Amino acid sequence: MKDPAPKSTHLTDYTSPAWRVPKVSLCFELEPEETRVTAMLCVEHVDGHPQRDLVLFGEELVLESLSQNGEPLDSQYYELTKDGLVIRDLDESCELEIVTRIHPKRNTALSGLYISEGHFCTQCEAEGFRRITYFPDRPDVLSVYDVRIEADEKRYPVLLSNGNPVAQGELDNGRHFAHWHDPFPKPSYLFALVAGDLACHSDQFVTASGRTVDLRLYVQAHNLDQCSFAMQALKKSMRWDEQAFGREYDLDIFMIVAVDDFNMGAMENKGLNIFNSKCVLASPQTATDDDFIMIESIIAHEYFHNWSGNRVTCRDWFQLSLKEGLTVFRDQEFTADQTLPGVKRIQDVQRLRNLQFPEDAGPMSHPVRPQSYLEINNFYTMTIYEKGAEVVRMLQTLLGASLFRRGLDLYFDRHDGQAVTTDDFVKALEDASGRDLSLFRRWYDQAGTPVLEIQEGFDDSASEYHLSLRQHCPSTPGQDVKMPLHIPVSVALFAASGEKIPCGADAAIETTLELTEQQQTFVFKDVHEPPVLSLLRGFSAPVIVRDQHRPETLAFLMQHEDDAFSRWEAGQRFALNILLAWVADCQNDRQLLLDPRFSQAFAALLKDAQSHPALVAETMTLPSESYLGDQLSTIDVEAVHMARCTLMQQLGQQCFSTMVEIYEKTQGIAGFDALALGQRRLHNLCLTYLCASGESEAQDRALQHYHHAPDMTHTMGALRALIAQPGEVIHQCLGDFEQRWKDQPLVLDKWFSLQAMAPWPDSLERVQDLMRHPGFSLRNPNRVRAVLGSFTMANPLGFHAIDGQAYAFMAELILELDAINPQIAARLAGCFSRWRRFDAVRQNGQQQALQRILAQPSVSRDLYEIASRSLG
Ligand code: 0A1
Ligand code: ZN
Repeated sequence: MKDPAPKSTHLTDYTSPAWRVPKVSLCFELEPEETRVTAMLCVEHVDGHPQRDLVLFGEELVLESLSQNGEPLDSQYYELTKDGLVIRDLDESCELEIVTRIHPKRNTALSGLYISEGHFCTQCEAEGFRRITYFPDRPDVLSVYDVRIEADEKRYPVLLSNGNPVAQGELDNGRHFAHWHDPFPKPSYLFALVAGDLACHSDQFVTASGRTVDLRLYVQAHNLDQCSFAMQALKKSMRWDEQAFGREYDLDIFMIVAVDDFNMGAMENKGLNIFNSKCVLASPQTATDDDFIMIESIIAHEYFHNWSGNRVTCRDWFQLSLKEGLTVFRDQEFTADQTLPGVKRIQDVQRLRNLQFPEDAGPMSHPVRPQSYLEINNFYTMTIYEKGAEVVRMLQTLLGASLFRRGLDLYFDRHDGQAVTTDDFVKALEDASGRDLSLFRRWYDQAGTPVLEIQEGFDDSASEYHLSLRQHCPSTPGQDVKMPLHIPVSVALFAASGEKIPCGADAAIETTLELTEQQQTFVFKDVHEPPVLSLLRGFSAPVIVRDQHRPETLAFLMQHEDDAFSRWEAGQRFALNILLAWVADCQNDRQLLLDPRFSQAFAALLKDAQSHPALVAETMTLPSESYLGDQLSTIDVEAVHMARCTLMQQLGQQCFSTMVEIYEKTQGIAGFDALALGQRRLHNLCLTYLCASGESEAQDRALQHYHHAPDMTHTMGALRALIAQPGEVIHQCLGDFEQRWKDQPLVLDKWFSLQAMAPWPDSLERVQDLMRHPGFSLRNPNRVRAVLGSFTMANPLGFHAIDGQAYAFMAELILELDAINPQIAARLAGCFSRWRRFDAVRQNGQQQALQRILAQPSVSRDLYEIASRSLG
């Protein structure tokens, strides 16, 4: 290890900062090879704080000079340590000048100041600012920033930082400068700087109170034609946050910059969001409908952080979900409002179940507020983001929309300009609503997905229906004992007629039960027939429901349920039962016979294709292979794949003519409203089923579909439908696609990813070929995700091939990547975290891969943490 004894950071060790830094002035003399950073820090010792030393973090910095109030500091007053600089005996309040040199061009970790396609940019969350200058780089130190940037004018005509522009001008030697001032105190992780030769797409927004804000989107000149969608999304987000949450923008200018090399999706730096170009650039020719929706939601997410994250920030990194869970919840609500709320909810639940549930059931499981970490960058997880959003959503369900909103208003009001905790958040909701949420707080501390078991009883003579709910949570690493949680369970009762039976206060037809103990029985009066239970409507809590799921009940709910999620859920559960039975049949060489009740329900579903295309498309989408695998005691990748493909094939065959009809009716749909989006999704999905049927006519259709595709949504629809079977047709299309798009990296990523995911026999060799493609580079995170992320996460048959070659290959590759970019290497290494779920041979192969990684003497802290925790 580079760091001999990596030490964990613990929440319980938190101490408040000993020094404040109310003001910072930075001057950057930008050069790719060597940039000089002059930092002037106004520091003030916190009265009465026992610690006198000023601790500044620093990484990969060369210290040039250090002075206090203009006087060079004698070396006896400071010490350079392995994590930074400790200064002793400073005046209670003084000005510190620190001059450092950094090397942006060599920064391949993409944290701190680095270069992407010739442009300077920064990424400071979580701890990147310490790679720029020595600083108390922790989120509870808030400062007002003044930034001066000097650079060569020709190469870097655009110079940006946070806040408002205050001055700019010429310097000698072809250089120029810009000066920015951000009046809002912020933590260092929200600092940003950009310098480059960038083109600008601009617009304006008038806020609710009538202030005009300049909006600017900076991209490389050849991408200017792919900006208008993101700009519209930004304006929508700004308006929506005013209307839905009463949050108005606060600076005179809001900027977004697109960069090609970026570790994550985007970053909410104050007034200067930096985006992975994948999450901004889009035109119908280059982006699919799903890309557009993703872009709109990320633009919204980063913008919403201006309040939930920036104006009110986190006290320490254990509170990360304070800003992320809340902001994901807000962006989910935004997208729901722009599209169909029911469909959006289904998609969010799918994401949670496919990605967060397995995380919570494995060695990486951690609470929404973790207790400790080695490397904070490893904690930007599905649990912090998605489960964190579910926790916020449950609070809304428990309080009701209007008290919840009042609570949020109080939270923003009370904590504006502060760095706070998730407890402060819950407290604001308690104070505004008068509700006691002490039990609910356990959701923040307890890891693992709770399981609900149900028991029903009907008392004919008393006309009572009894529902017993029992909760338990499996133990997770470091947490053997689990406490009961406060779980909102939304329910409705159906009569055999399909009508709903009143079940709540004032004869409401839906009610939210509050489960607070391990077991509770709820009694419903005036129920005159044994009802059909609709449980966890809208997925009111992130739990697993264990139920009998009888086929009759599922078919009934598929027909009568009026809650979009629950209706979809009934179909999924039905399909899941069949698939699980088929997995067992595959393992025992039995024939796979389809239950006619399912075919009937599926055929009935297709009748709604006209009226509810998006919902029907979601319901037609079978549970993913990974979700299916999660339901088994030992994951059997081959049987799972076989069962799922066979079900697609049989449904495609049985419903062939109906699907052709729907396919034809949904041809040539234009527009971007919810209906059009749903119709295009259905159109592509029908094509996939038709191809899965194995009929040769379908392949011809797909080829036509590819060649006449008016946009990328259709193009990808054809490729996805064809990819399941290798053959002449798909190769022809892939060749054509490559020729057409080889100069557009973001589009070529789709080509990389599709092939890396293809369940073909020679997957590993194909991945190795893709890596030799001139468009591939290990240095670019998007390329790595497109090829290696897709292969390891979405090609179970290839990655888990029984010969174990892919495991060994990935271990070496992850180590190679670790030397370039530890964050990306660590993420990729997550592919081995589920090794215990496989058979002995695969367990062994993955364990060896993890051991190989840990045996590397120079392994980074990021990768070490993931590999060692995975191994357990
Ligand atoms: N805060 C950003 C995500 C982000 C997190 C870490 C990064 O670098 C390690 C970069 C971006 C968001 O939630 O959008
Ligand atoms: Zn975020």
